[in-house]
Amino acid sequence: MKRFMINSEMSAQYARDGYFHARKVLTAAVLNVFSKELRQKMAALTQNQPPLEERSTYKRAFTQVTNLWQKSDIIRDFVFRADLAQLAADIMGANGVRLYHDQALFKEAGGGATPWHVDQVYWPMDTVNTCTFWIPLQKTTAEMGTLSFAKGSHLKVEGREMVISDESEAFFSDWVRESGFEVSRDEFELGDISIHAGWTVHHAGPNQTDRNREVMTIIYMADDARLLKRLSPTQAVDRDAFTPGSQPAELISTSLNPVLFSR
Ligand SMILES: O=C(O)CCC(=O)C(=O)O
Repeated sequence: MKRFMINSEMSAQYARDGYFHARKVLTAAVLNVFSKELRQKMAALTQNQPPLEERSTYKRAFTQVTNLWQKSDIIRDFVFRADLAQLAADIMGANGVRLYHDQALFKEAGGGATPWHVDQVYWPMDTVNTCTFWIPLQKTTAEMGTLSFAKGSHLKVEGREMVISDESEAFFSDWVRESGFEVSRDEFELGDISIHAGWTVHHAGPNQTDRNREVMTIIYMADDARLLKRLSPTQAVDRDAFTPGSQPAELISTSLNPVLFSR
């Protein structure tokens, strides 16, 4: 299959909207091998979960496991794919990208909505050149809980201090409506990838079907990203987990953050 190429219209759309729906990037054959491995690892790593009704809003939204690339060669090969990393660099207009981290997000059958939020409130990098590849492992309809974005919200600063919570849901759902943002409502075919910037306001609906909504994500940052000079307590937790040992204002280059593509 030919590599998915980003043209100037696509990167301009990403810069304007804060997200881009890349269609038919990966083949079913690639995804089927990957999802079989991922499903097995997720089953082994997420045993004994409490029933949905006993969980917090956050934990009802999805079961989350991070840096799975460290647990399997098949997953590492997928997360480290140079073609995906180049796509990330191209759409952001960056010279190259490093891995920030990966995470699987499985929204269980009957699982709750993912509250409106921004991702970068958690992240300790000094750049806006960050993006998440949200890679569904099945055709994903609105009933399963697709991602929706407030188009252009990455250019505003309101609510940026709020972590994922009932509070972020209440604030952003009002703000998005009252500010008149257009909200994307895409469904995703197997092979499609949703790409969004770290400050884009987004949410996902509940999973109203009887099967899990399985998604893998890869989070990239520009290869010249530095650690912020001052970190919030939330960002310090992320620093310790995903860029351990990084120093204020210095280039982030730990062994967990390899360069995955460079020009
Ligand atoms: O998959 C979801 O429900 C939420 C994903 C998300 O918020 C993200 O990847 O940034």
